[in-house]
Amino acid sequence: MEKNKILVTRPQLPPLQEFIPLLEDIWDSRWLTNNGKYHQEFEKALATFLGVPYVSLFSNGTLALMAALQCLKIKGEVITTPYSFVATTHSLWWNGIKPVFVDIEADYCNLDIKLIEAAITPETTAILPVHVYGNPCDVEEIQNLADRYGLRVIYDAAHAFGVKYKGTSVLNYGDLSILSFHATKVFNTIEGGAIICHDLKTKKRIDYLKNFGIADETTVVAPGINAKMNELQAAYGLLQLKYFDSAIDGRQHITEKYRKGLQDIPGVRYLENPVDVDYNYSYFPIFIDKSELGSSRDDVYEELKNNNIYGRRYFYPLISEFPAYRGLPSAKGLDIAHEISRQVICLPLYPDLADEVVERIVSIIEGMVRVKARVSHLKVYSQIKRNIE
Ligand code: T4K
Repeated sequence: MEKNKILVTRPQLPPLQEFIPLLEDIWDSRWLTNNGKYHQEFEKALATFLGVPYVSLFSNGTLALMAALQCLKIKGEVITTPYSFVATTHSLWWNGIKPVFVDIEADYCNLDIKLIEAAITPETTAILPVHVYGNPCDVEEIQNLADRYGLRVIYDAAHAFGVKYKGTSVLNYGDLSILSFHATKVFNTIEGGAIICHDLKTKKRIDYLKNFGIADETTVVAPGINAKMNELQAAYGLLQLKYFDSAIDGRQHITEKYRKGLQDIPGVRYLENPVDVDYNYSYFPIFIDKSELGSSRDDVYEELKNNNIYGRRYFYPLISEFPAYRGLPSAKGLDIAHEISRQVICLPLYPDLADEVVERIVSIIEGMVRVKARVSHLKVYSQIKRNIE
């Protein structure tokens, strides 16, 4: 990777000198995986840190999603969003469940609560919403609806590590929530994930499911899979917890700098922190309105790339546009999701991103306005010329 490239994210690592003694301990013990001591310690520490009752660690967020659906024996149809990373819908497909896409709202890009009810059929068993960019869904209304129709709710909270709503972890809503600790996330264990649940019985079932369904040497209680986190990653995760709060401070600083720089540029929208939420500043998406800015989202994306700045179009295309899903009846329409997906670029955001880079990015985007201004000046000039002639 070229040194001067600025990527959308840059993983945060714990200090190597703090990790080495833990590695030495693991080397000495020869206990590498299967619910070892660091795994147990990390699960407990995470539950306390996040303010949730039970955590089950996983080797990644996708397997956690798949196991969550297995745990609740979800079948039939599940209502979900097209505006997410493909893993959300893939987890349904791998469980033989039919995804039913519902459009999003434009303010925070989450499932539009007003549209969910109309998508419920006798086959619907659950809702799988995503807290996109870490902004909480309308958790109270979703629960009301789920209660009314007897549906389960599993949150894809891959972006929502550390997010609180009305003073409590957003992971406490729904039947289950899943987290991703992938290298690109606000909190990483290189690869990794977790399921958050509310009672010990469910945790036990999840823990069986992630270890082949093995209860003891001669007993297999369920057709489980292998989705365990190993000791090296659990030890690394324990260290990462110490640095999470300062990482969020760094992210908040960058976010505020972007907001200040972009606030007066016409045709550039960004998201403010939602009300009643302690936010984790996981992504910084901007939405380009070409008719205002004079340049399209892709013009901006390419111009940033010309300057060695690699934003990402999370989430474009929509999941519902991929071959596996585009034939579904619910893949039609989804107008807001299409519009947002055509407008979005996530700008680089990580705790140690230099102020000077943020300023450069803002001024590149500002420069795109001038393109529009130049075009309209040219139009006026040609008009005047025509009038004179
Ligand atoms: N649900 C949601 C809502 C999700 O967003 C995700 C994952 C999941 C479920 C599934 O969770 P996991 O099974 O992954 O735990 C990345 C991540 O791979 C993926 O975890 C994440 N969402 C998704 C939004 O982003 P890509 O295909 O964009 O990754 P990639 O390799 O292009 O990297 C993105 C940027 O990060 C690049 O600019 C390079 C940089 N990078 C990447 C890695 C891996 C680094 O600087 N260092 C690295 O080690 O999917």
